[in-house]
Amino acid sequence: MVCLPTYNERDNLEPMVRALGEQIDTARDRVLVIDDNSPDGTGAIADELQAELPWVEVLHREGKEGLGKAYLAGFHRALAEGAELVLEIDCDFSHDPKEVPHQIATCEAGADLALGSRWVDGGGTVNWGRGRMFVSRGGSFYARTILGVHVRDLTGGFKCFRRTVLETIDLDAIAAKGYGFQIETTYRTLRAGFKVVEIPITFVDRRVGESKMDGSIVVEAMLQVPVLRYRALRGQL
Ligand SMILES: Nc1nc2c(ncn2[C@@H]2O[C@H](COP(=O)(O)OP(=O)(O)OP(=O)(O)O)[C@@H](O)[C@H]2O)c(=O)[nH]1
Ligand SMILES: [Mg+2]
Repeated sequence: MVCLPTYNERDNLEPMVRALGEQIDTARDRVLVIDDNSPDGTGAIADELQAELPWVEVLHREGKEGLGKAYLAGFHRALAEGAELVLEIDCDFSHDPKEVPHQIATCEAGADLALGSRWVDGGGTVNWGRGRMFVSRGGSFYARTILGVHVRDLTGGFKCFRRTVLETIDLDAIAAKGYGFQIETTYRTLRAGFKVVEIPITFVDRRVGESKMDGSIVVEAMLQVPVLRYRALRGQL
């Protein structure tokens, strides 16, 4: 199940869904659009795609609650429907849909979590200014150091989980909405002893639509990292 969260992605949704359709086995795999009642009408486009394409499903949520909550709702739906692998990917073409088969293959070859990574050999970013680069690299370095893990890209959101991972880590205990959600899911996966494999990806800045990123998401993630470490040390993670 490919989970595709959307908030005001009117211009990206249809090309993205069709691009995913080229990459997945549509007889077996599903794309789940998770829309938070986007004011720009993205939800209606999702419904049209669902009516046309048997491998598309839509989860409508009442309002914008952040990426983390949208993913949690998607994960629960995916598990309830029996998905063996659950992917997350952004709807703005920052993550290349052509990399989806590689993620699936990595899990099928034994990884419990395949992680698209900008900060391993062969990975990187395109069109990023210095500020954005600093926040992302600095954020991963900060989290990696405090948490004491080897994963290079802790904030990325292009991932493929094996279902046992999502059944094991306590999803409902995750409160973070932004990048913190990505850090926490990967950290919980590592703490539970699962095998995490980083795959190099090139992250391309969004071409159309508006970013939902803001300073509060960064601050939330920064504050949350020491809390995660503290809870792990106390045996609560
Ligand atoms: N359902 C839902 N989707 C969201 C929400 N916030 C962001 N998204 C989607 O999550 C994906 C990533 O969000 P982006 O705004 O691209 O965030 P980003 O990739 O960190 O930042 P930029 O690409 O630089 O704008 C996109 O597909 C968004 O439409 C939300 O609150 N609810
Ligand atoms: Mg983006």
